[in-house]
Amino acid sequence: MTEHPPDAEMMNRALREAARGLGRTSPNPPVGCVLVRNGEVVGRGAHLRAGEPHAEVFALREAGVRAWGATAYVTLEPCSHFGRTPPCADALVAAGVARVVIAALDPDPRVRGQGAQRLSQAGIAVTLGMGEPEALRQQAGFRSLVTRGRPWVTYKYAMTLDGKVAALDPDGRGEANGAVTGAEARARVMAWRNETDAIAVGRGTVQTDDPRLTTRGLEGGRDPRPVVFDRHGRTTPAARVMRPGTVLVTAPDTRVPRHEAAGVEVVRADTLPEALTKLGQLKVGTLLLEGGPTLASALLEAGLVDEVRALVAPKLLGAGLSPLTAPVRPMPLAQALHDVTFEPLGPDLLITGLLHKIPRL
Ligand code: AOF
Ligand code: ZN
Repeated sequence: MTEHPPDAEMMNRALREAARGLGRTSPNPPVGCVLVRNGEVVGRGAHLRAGEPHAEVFALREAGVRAWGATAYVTLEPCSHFGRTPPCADALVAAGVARVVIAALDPDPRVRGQGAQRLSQAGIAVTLGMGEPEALRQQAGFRSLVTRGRPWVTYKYAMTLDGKVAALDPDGRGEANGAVTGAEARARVMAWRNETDAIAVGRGTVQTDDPRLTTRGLEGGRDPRPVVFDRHGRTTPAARVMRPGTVLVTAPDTRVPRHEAAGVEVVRADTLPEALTKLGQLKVGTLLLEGGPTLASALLEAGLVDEVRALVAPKLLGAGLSPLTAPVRPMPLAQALHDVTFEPLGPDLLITGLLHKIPRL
């Protein structure tokens, strides 16, 4: 008898399938499915866009009659509801799948365990939780939208070893701020942009850097939707980021006709929680916060930053801007990250961690 690849390996394949949808499926989750019979992959599928078929459907189509008696590896609980497509749980039952391995339950109130239940009731063996940590990370945006109505917010910054994200500009020529980190870190940031629904910056960053916030140097890459937080609409409509589709977040009474004429969508909100809820309504599931320190500090203090990705360059700068501006607090009140990772990226070091748990149900 031949040895079959273990469940973990097959779930990894399903997770790799799911990754193809990252940044493209909102408000739906990226989901991957692999069908395996006698140790052989007979079908693969991914959910690639809201409104299109679910991952299981593509995998079942590819497998055809070979789905009979197969094991399905799915990164999210197969759905049990009639949405834009019929229930995947029913499709798996009808195809004669013998066993289903699920990474994580679906928090959507229309599903929430009922998909797994349907499979069990049909006599299918169900295994739950294989590869769950990775699946939750892939689905953080969807899970945040479904359970909290706002995006999963990741603060990304690059700083020197002495904790500075930018130099001060002694003579005001605006040439003081070259890149902090190297090519590998830059490539990673582009990969993140490709996988994120939207990318946020404050007014200060637009003014000093005039960033494009596009995904560059990545084959098949797509641009995240830019979101500019600018309460009083003081950024110039001529800024490179002010293009059709960009979101401008302002106070309720701010008038920005020239931005609107440039095709910018204006979101008006009194508070940051309200602003994020409105971004959620625009299907922003994942929001990558790329500066600056004022906006990041305000979101952090409001409890709205969920994850941190810090790129640390082994250089010393001296006077400069810190990734956060406020408030002053004693060390025992420092906010500790959990699920921390360290990864060398060329000459730099990537440190990531979570401030909040990714919502499970
Ligand atoms: C699955 N497999 O690949 C995905 C699922 O609007 P619909 O019909 O596409 O339904 C969206 C909901 O379906 C979404 O909120 C989530 O509960 C589930 N997503 N389920 O079985 C998939 N993408
Ligand atoms: Zn489905």
